[in-house]
Amino acid sequence: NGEVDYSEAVDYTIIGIEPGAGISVTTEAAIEEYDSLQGWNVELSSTGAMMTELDNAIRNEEPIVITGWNPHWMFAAHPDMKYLDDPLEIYGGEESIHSMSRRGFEEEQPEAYKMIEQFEWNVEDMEEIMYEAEETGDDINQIAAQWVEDNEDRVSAWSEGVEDVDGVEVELVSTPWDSERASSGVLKAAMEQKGFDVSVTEVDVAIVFESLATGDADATLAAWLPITHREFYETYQDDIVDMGPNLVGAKIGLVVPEYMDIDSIEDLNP
Ligand code: PBE
Repeated sequence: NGEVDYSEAVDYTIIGIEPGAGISVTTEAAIEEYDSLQGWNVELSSTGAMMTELDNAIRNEEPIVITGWNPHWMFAAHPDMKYLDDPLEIYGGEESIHSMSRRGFEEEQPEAYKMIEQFEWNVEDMEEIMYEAEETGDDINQIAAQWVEDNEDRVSAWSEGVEDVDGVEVELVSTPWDSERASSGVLKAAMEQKGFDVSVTEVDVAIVFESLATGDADATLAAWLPITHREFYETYQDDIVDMGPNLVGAKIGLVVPEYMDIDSIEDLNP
């Protein structure tokens, strides 16, 4: 290892996603910190564009470096991919996805707060919905609502001790990725069974945190910590309530196909 130099073959470029994503910010930090990434850049466009470039590269067995994460269907579509080791721990280890609310929400809407706080599930649950959306092309909100129908035992734990309400409005903010479409869609369906009227607005990560801090939105299920959204969270944490993780075992990092003969970010430009 460390003998094959892929840097020219990939044109010193990491294929990334939306500029507003936490993983895009983290990747800029990796480029600054790793000697092996000196002179590299990250191409920021969209998750869809990245997936298309990945498909093309794998079809032609060409080298490619992407920003990858779990939960996502990218590893189901391409099982022969690996995270590069990250000895400087820029991308951290295990990430958790937290629920957060605006200040005052618990006091003003205790039933809604309680249900959001009790919402938790796992990687397999989330991926089940994400895979089905990817495979069928059906609306992920409908798949999430069906999941709630099919998993009453799980859903009942979230509403334990929560009184039914009559049309109490709850404004969730979320991010434009399927992982968060799945969680928001599931909790929306579950809360509507209890009589809440839930809206979900997709915004940039920065706006998720800003709108909670200003009180423009009630809550989010979409905060990835401790690394992915750290900069955003640190900016606003004094004005936001962290309700704790709703999912543990998430991950972000640089990902390459197995046929690339390297193991570490440090091998990218040996
Ligand atoms: N992601 C998926 C997002 C959060 C959810 C890892 C691409 C990010 O902000 O990077």
